Amino acid sequence: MSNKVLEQHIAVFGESGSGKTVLLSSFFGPTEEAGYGERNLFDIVADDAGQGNKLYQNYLGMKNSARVPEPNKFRSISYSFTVRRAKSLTRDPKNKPPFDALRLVWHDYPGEWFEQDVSGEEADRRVEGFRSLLGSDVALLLVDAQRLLDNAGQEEAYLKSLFRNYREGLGRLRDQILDDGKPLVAFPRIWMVALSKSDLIPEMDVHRLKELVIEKSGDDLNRLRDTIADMVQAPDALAVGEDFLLLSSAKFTPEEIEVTERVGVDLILPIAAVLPFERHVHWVRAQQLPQKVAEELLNNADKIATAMAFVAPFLSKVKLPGPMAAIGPFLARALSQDAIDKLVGMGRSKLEETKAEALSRHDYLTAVLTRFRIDLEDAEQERILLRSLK
Ligand SMILES: Nc1nc2c(ncn2[C@@H]2O[C@H](COP(=O)(O)OP(=O)(O)OP(=O)(O)O)[C@@H](O)[C@H]2O)c(=O)[nH]1
Ligand SMILES: [Mg+2]
Repeated sequence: MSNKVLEQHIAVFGESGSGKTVLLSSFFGPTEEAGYGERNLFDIVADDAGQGNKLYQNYLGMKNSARVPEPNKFRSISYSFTVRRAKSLTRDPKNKPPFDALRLVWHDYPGEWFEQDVSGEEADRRVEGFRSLLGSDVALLLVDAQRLLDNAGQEEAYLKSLFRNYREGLGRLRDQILDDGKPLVAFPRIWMVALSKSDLIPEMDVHRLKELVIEKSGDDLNRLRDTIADMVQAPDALAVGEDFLLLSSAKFTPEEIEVTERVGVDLILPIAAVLPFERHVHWVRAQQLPQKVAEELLNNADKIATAMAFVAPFLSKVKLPGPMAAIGPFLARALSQDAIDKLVGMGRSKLEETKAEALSRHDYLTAVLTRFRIDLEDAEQERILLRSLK
């Protein structure tokens, strides 16, 4: 395979104070600690060392001194992380893994962008920042549990204005993002609703979150969906407000910040890296999509399918390379339709089997990708994640 890095982008939207910086710090901080690579099979390196230090410093401040990071207003920043085989693991030189690394690019979108009108240079930066989002497969829309508590009994007041802000902000940028008003092919198509600071509402599981959001602000969510649908080609290949997630970056008490008590933070990588895989393949199968859209959707799915098929033991009876897949000319050139179905539909035991096989071949990144799929299944069982059925 020519391209040895699987690159995935994720965009995180949240109003001021909704927990974006703490989330990033809580995601990255633990990866710097001793033993992380051995436990997880991979190391995570911040591609910009200065950014990495800042995030780690934030994390240490929380962990050791109960100090929260400073608010950073009006800034959109991208953070790039490289995930690769843990240094302590040796590679089998006879075995060429399908990937060398996974790159996660995290786009951090401050809510003020959506709340206020700006002009001049700031407006240009806003458009620039927004353009960088277009390569993301998944966007997280943060709902702040603190704000829900502040509005207990009238949550709709908060939720409606939140989704309206997201919608109006996107709408305002529309003309500047689209070329001649033409809908885009590359645009995030999975817009997940994520409850930040979920530790503040311990009785909330992801099904109750969905109920609350739909009951109190379903119309506003639909309008947001319409706004997004208006910006993309093939708007049926879109899931806005259909996936839900609980997040908590740490447990906060007045005396201390317990950074080991986290919810959902370890799902960010699986959500960015493998959740779009199943969804995109499914959309391409279920819908008549323009070729350009199908190609875009299957871009990374192809790499993941190939990596998994490379090791999946239960695929051995499938002829590889099989008949050219009817799924689209681009997905898995070497895989039969049957093999793709098996890969996408892998249940837990098949995933475990594949992971074990990948490990025995020292194919660590494939093992990690497979484990990510297991993590998503587990999170659904634990009611931390709810995936759209579409
Ligand atoms: N209970 C709880 N509180 C949190 C959590 N994450 C953040 N907070 C609190 O929320 C405050 C704001 O979090 P930040 O991450 O700085 O918010 P932000 O979205 O980056 O805000 P801006 O930089 O202003 O856009 C923190 O100082 C914490 O007090 C969490 O997971 N649980
Ligand atoms: Mg911040």
